Amino acid sequence: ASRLAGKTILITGASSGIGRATAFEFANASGGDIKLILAARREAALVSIKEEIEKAYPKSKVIPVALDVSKLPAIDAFVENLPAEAKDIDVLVNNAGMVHGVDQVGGIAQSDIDIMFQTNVFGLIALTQKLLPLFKEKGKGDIVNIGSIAGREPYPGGAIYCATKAAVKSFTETLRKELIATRIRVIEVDPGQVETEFSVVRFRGDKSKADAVYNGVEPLIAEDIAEVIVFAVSRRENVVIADTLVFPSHQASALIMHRKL
Ligand code: NDP
Ligand code: 8X3
Repeated sequence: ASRLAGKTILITGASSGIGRATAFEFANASGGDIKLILAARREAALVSIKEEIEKAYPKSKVIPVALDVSKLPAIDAFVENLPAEAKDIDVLVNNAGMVHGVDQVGGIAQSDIDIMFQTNVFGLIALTQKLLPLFKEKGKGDIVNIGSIAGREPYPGGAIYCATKAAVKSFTETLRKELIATRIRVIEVDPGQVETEFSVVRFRGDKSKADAVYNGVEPLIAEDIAEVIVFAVSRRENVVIADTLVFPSHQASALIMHRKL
């Protein structure tokens, strides 16, 4: 049987991109013997993912829940109001995240700073703190945090986004050290360039600017990162894939890309 069999997995930011692909990959890798709690702001998108997964994997159970991780009281309410069948979470995938703009320091709107930190950092920390007592009680569980190449290598125009992902890295490493005496695994997956809605959000809905990011290159697809996440979670209990950096072949750093134009 799959090591994933019977697990309950919570994925934030599951309505799109990497989170959505990760939901499908968990369903696939477990042969459908899985419970998925899918959280994001766009509940309708989660409901259609539920329908698709449950149709393809009749044994699976998908629970879509509206959640805005940038609103801290919403996180408490979300965890407290989970249906009884979804309370026993085994794996938390902290994937919800976003970037706004490419403005440089001095010209960054405070509202952009707030939303990036609230979503990428404060939300991730709050949800982790909220679920950690459960994991400690069980003595095990997996926490998968989605960082970024941007957290390792800051670049001009990315001061805030890069700072949020550096914060994720630092938080993640601390947590792994603090949990050394437990079987709780703390896993970080840092993608390079992945084509999702990420760039559309960065350019505030301007699809042509978002598409230009991928001119002459072949970015990763969301499924590539989903496979890495599910691989890490499905190792033997004693194996911690602590940290991974995943690039498409044309990319070797945040800014070094080979473009065929
Ligand atoms: P998408 O924009 O496609 O997906 C982002 C997801 O996060 C959506 O499901 C969105 O759902 C959710 N989200 C955003 N804000 C919130 C919020 N306040 N509360 C709850 N959910 C939220 O982008 P990706 O799939 O690419 O992004 C996933 C993660 O990967 C992010 O953490 C991102 O920083 C990281 N990453 C992405 C890279 C890339 O090149 N694409 C590279 C490196 C890291 P909704 O809008 O419905 O709330
Ligand atoms: C997303 C990758 O380089 O656009 O985290 O910031 S990058």
